[in-house]
Amino acid sequence: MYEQSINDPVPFWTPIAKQFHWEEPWTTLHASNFDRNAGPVSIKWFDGAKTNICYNCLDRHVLNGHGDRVAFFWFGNEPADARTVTYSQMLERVQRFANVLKALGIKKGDTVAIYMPMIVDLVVAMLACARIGAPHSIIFGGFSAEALSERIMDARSSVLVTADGAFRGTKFIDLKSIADTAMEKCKTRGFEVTHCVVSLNSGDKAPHSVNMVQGRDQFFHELEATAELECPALWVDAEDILFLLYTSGSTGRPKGVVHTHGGYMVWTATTFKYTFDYHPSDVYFCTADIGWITGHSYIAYGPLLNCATSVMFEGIPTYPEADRYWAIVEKYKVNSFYTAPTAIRSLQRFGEEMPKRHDLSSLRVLGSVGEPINPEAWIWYHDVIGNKRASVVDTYWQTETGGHVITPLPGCTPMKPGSASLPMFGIVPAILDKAGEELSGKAEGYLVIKQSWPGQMRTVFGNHERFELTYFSQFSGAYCTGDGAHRDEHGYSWITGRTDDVITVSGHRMGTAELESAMTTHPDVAESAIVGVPHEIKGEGIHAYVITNPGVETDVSKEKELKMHIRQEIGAFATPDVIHFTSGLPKTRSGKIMRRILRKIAHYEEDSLGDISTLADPSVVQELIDSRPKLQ
Ligand code: 6R9
Repeated sequence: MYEQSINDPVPFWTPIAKQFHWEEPWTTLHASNFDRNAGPVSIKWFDGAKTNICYNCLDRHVLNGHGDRVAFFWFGNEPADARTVTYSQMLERVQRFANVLKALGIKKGDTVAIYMPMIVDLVVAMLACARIGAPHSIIFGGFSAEALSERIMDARSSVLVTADGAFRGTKFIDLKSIADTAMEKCKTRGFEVTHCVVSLNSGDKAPHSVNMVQGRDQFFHELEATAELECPALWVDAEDILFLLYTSGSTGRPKGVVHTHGGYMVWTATTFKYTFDYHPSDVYFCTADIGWITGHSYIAYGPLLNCATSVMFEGIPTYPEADRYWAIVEKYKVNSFYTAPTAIRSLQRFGEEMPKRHDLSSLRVLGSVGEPINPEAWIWYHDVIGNKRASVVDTYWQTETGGHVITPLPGCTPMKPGSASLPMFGIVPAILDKAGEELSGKAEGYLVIKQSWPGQMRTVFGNHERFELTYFSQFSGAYCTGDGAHRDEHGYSWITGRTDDVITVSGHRMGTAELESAMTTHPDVAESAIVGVPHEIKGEGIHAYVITNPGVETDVSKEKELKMHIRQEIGAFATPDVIHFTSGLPKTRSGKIMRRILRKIAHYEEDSLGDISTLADPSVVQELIDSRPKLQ
């Protein structure tokens, strides 16, 4: 299949795509240009076709007689909170909510911001947007008011769908208050969110009642209850925008990655089916949050397009106890389970006793995503969770790729712990050296993809030039992933991590530039440089070098204050592990910070600093080594 997908894409993709409903057929299956010298970069799949992904996720299955199939087993933060929703119930709710959005003035092409916890209303809201051709822009519920407001403004979303709050373990996340602050920030910056729809999730359990602003805020359930039942899916172009999702790069502010109805549909459905070897009646459980791409592609769209039954989980793996995932696997007899290496490592710490409490024999496929998985965690996952029977699929992909691009297929690809193995159908990866020369055989270098695939991002929202510069300028004629990879003698890929200034902390991707600019908005900070450091559980931790303004006391309380500042600017998941006060940073004579040196010092590798003679002031290196905070 792989060979055909590369050599003969039209006969490969045509029967796959025909499993979906296209109101009008495509005129060209695929056309793309990756070469900036030959004109603007453009990517088109199924061009000329009319379809709607929401119709393909819901109506198609209900019309085929699968309306009673369970779409989601929803499980709340409290183990007593469990609900089941079928495909026909989803269809009814989505139609009503699509009518709600229309009544709020949303038309095709208008973006809708969604800031919600892991509840079914979130999926209802996103599919309702898709149904009427309104791109959704989901902002992860862990983002701060500042980050939320920036994303609302960048996409100019006049409607925000949120919830009163959510419990994560015993901690209450006050989503609506954060949303209120974000909407206020938008207003003072000249943009108004005119309608805010609030799902009542925490209700009476919340520490305080939810604040509702008259004329702007309305309850989700009240609007839904009075909305018309029917709302036929709008037929949109295959290349119309389905959603934007903000992601971090090496420079500048996060960018809105754009995916479209047609190609993303075919890609997420196909990769879900093959990577997880999905069969009807299987139960699948992905622990990601829908606020990230993994949740978009592999909790919402991929599974729904396959009429799959999924577990959707609101809580955290350690509440009430550290066996929560395993209890869920046993309760719902989960066949495929998908999580991140950071979660595996943190659960591994609780020992084998936790998984041994439960019958995990239903598990057949175990997925990993978000960062390289270290062989030790891989082996524990395979041996203890998978009882040495289940296949481990280490899926390498990105927000930009829409779905898996390098991954084993269960029962088909021989596994090697720590390797994402071989390319998915239609993916032609290559390893390049710094000069852009393609390396053959066993090699290590920059990972690029040479041909377009259906789920590829199409542009950066509102900034096509940034799209071209970010992904197609370093090496001409290929999509640059920003990751490094090593290819072994069997052609297996081993992802070595980012080659740019992006770090991945607990699977959350962030740009060091973004963290630095957040740090320097603190009035006491003159300059900051941030690097990733290896971290046992989180994969990478954050080491922040900070130069304060003259006269500022650099003590423990200032350290705490700066950590809190980052939480407020971005979110708790971006809190630095180390604040390293210094009076200078290693800069070249032209003023460029030499991050290589900062990394070496943060990694305790000063023995291999390399050449520091080009620094404007080499003495700063010793100061940095001496002032380094003690390892905790
Ligand atoms: C899906 C997702 C993308 C970056 C990517 C890479 C890292 C993801 C990986 C992996 C090694 C894997 N990454 N999966 N590295 N092995 N199986 O995580 O998207 O948040 O956009 O992050 O994550 O560095 O470039 P996103």
